[in-house]
Amino acid sequence: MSEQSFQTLGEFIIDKQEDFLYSTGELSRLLSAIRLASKVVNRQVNKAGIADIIGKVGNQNIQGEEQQKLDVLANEIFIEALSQREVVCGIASEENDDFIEINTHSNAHLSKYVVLIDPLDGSSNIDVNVSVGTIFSIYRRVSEPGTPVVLEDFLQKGVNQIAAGYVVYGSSTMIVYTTGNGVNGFTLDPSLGTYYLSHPNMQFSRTGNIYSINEGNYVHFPQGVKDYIKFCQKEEEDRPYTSRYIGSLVSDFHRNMIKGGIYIYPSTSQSPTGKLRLLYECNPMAFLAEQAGGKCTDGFQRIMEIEPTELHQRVPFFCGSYDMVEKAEEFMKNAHPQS
Ligand code: P6P
Repeated sequence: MSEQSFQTLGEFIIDKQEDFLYSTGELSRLLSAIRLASKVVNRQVNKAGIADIIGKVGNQNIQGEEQQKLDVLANEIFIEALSQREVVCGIASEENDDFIEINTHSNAHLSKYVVLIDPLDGSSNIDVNVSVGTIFSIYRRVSEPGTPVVLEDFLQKGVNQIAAGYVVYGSSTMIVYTTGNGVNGFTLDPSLGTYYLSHPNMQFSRTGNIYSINEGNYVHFPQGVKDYIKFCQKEEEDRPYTSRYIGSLVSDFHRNMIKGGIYIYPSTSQSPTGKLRLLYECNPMAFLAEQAGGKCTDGFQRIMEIEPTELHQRVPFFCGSYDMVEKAEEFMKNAHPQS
């Protein structure tokens, strides 16, 4: 079947607009802004190596342009795309200490959405040509439209998300997102600059045999995580586990959703609340996981029920195939009954 017979992301967004009663098209325009930004970032990510090969003077590239870290550049690209379309009233990003109020002199302040984003997660992998990703989370503002956006608009529980998704810049570039009606994946045809529906209704298998965790931190893990890892490694014929850890959350999550598996970034003695950020990493991935039939907790409670207290707060993260997360939780509850 030719690509042209597959539905494009643009067509899909419009088709699904009917899923929202009284939809104004604003969310569609927001998702289209993310689609455009992802194509620009994809181009930058793919030529990063070339920039190194053709050399740069000091911290400038051969064109004399200021050589920017790709995650800073990706951040600017997404903020620009979202701001220009006046579809969001505020943005929070891993790259910015505080949230960004979109120009209140335009109509942006009338928009009802805020976006939280990790513009280029795993960016340290760029230098070694390993895939990286963008993660986004969309909420309705809770403050009055027309007034300046406030911190409370961003400090919302994950259950309030309107949409969430990621872009994975890998062997192919894909957008995977949900608006609460399942998870769908779109693959970019770079020759046309068009995303096509390649993975409709993505689902985690109930269980799997892949566990993703940085075992280099083993000695610092909670006892329950150590016990779960030993359970996975125990020699029994019905448990053929394999360890896969890319060091890029989006890539590990994406593989586990397709093949079945669990990703764990737990608390450690050095990082008592873990490493991953609740608002723009854990909540969006949790929304996707649950929409795909998986499970996502901090080892004890549902990630999307955690009441946020600050913009960049971290939480422990157990996410993937439902039965695998349940099993890991069992070890956590047995080892830490007081939690
Ligand atoms: P570590 C990347 O920095 C990231 O946020 C995730 O994408 C990735 O899974 C994790 O951190 C890797 O962290 O400590 O194992 O290198």
